Amino acid sequence: MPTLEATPFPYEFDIDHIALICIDMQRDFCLPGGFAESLGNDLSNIQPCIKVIADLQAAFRKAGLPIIHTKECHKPDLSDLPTAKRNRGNPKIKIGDMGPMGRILIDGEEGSDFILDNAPLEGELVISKPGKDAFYDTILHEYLMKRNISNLVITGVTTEVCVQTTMRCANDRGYDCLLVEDGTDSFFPEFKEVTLRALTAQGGIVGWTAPSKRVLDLLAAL
Ligand code: TIU
Repeated sequence: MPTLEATPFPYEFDIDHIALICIDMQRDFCLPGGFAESLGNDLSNIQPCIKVIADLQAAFRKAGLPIIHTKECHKPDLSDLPTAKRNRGNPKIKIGDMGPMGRILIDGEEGSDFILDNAPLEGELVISKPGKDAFYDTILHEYLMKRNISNLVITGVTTEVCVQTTMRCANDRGYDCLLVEDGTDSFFPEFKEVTLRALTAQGGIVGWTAPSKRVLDLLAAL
């Protein structure tokens, strides 16, 4: 069984039961004029993980392993957008309002689509999710169970919001999760650091973390 050196201890998995999850690598989070910038965030903090995720995607594709992409977005009629979410943060423009890349965080609009560097290929599952948890109101759990996937290599933005929430919810559903340390970023570097520590403390209370190089080296050696 492949074993990867990780924090807080080695991560074991069966190659037939592992998938890469790329969380919310969307223009609305990564590019100027999108949702994240409207909340007042410094976009430069989340740029480093983009190349790392592209490398991991290439390696998973080469190994013939599944990749799942999530995007945080809402229906055009906003029926899946609770007021508690729309009114958060007192942004300049709210979810559903018109921005430079179309309506903010609305499915089908340019802004909610993936950045080119991390875009899905034909045949890879895309999950449109209304919440921070990729399992909430989606088919993700059903899809993974059908394919006997038990191990998730998690990447994406932002570390302490959708990434952490999804990892915790995956763990509650029985998945063994490895968060790629340089494959995730936050608008707040200090939140990223604390989140990685919190997820792996107490004997890996939520899961494991490891740098992308260890995952790439292991996949290259298969
Ligand atoms: N604002 C922020 O840090 N994140 C989000 O709103 N969504 C995700 O993390 N994808």
